[in-house]
Amino acid sequence: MEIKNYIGGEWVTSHSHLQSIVVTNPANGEQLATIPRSTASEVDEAVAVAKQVQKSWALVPAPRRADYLYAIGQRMKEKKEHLATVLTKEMGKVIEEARGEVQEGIDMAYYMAGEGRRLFGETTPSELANKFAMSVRAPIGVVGLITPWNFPVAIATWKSFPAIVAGNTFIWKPSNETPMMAYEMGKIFEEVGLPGGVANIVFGTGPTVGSALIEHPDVRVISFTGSTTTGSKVAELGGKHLKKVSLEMGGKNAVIVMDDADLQLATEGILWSAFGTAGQRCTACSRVIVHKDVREELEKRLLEEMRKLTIGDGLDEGVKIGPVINKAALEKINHYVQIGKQEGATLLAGGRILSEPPYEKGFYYEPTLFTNVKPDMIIAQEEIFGPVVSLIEVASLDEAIEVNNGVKFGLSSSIFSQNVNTIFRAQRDLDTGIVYVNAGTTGAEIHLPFGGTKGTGNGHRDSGVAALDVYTEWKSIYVDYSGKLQRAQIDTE
Ligand code: UN1
Repeated sequence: MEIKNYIGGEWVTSHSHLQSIVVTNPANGEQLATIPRSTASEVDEAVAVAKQVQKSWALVPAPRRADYLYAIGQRMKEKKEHLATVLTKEMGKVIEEARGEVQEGIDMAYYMAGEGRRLFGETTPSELANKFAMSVRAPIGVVGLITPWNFPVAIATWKSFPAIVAGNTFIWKPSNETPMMAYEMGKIFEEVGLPGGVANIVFGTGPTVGSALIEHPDVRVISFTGSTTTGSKVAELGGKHLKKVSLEMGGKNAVIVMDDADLQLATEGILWSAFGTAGQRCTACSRVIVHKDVREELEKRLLEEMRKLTIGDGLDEGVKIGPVINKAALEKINHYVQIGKQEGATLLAGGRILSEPPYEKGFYYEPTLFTNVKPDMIIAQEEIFGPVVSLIEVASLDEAIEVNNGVKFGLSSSIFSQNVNTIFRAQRDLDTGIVYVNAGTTGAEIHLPFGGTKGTGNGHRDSGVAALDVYTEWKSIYVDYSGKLQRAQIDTE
């Protein structure tokens, strides 16, 4: 299957003569599709169309723009099983998670469609008599979306749907690992009759397509989710061109297990958040901060439950852990595990690339558990983005919070405790954008703001009503109905 760019409502063949990029199934190496290595001039074409169309799109009443989102959500619902299957094939996550991700996109469609009848602004009193003051959310123009492979549908919807309802048009550069999902979304935009040029998709590399988008003078906003390394390059380039840049990057998320926790519940929460999606969520749990009095018992329970996890092709029902995305990821994960051993952590389980049949054609890593990990070890500080979790022992809640906060990221955290005072103190002091109580670190819902503190982002949020701050510009409007010139900020005393 040869995937084309989607520009101005047409599927157009790229005029790049560069060799196309091949997309494979990480479960078995099967070749699935090719995408073009588009050039900067194709970004220019897409931006030109998007800019033109945005003028009329912004004049469509927001509730009517929202009607397209309802239709998109409906179509995604009808095609849910198909979309989930493509997602599993292309990205590797197990089918039940793929269905969940597609549902996340459907939920986002309906939620943002509701914003078509809100998009609330504010009316405020004026300093002067017979003068009316209000602020409204105005569309910004053309926005650039750069999305990752781990949630190719959900994250794309977090960005594109608020952009649409707010009256912007967009150019989307999806990850080269998961372009088929972008193609599927493009088909849906087409099927529901979204006016051509509102949604545009350009495939290609970050250095060419991504940079061209960021540098283009007519692209006013860049929304990026991905690695911290790439994100800081995006910020640098965006800063140079004075762009509004919204960044969502890494995590080093921890589950805290206190001595009064329900240990079985904590075990299940840790397993789900650490090994679900093969640990490839930016919200994944990669540290467990455990009270010394329950460490041994928790280790025992984790090991017992880990034995039950079946690893394999995510399309096979019953499989709980799919492959990781590619060979480079596999090697990176393995590299961190070697570092952990050298640092003196104790490997309790896993720690191996699976290469024997039936795993030899895919990229599979054994769920891995380290204990005796010290908070400053590399494996406890850097994002591994794979099924590797490190246990760190602490003696108190204060120490647990200090360890939790002692990393450069701040996306998600969780605490298992039955003590209401412990819980309320923890939710206040944990320095992350998301805090869970008696649940793992994953599973954020789309109607709440999603994002993190410190190195996870730059203060913006995806999802929830907060996403509208990325895709709208505040416009303050003063209407003077006094019939005379009233001068503000003149002090006559
Ligand atoms: C991500 O890993 O980048 O909260 C997104 C969660 C999912 C989204 C994860 N709803 O785990």
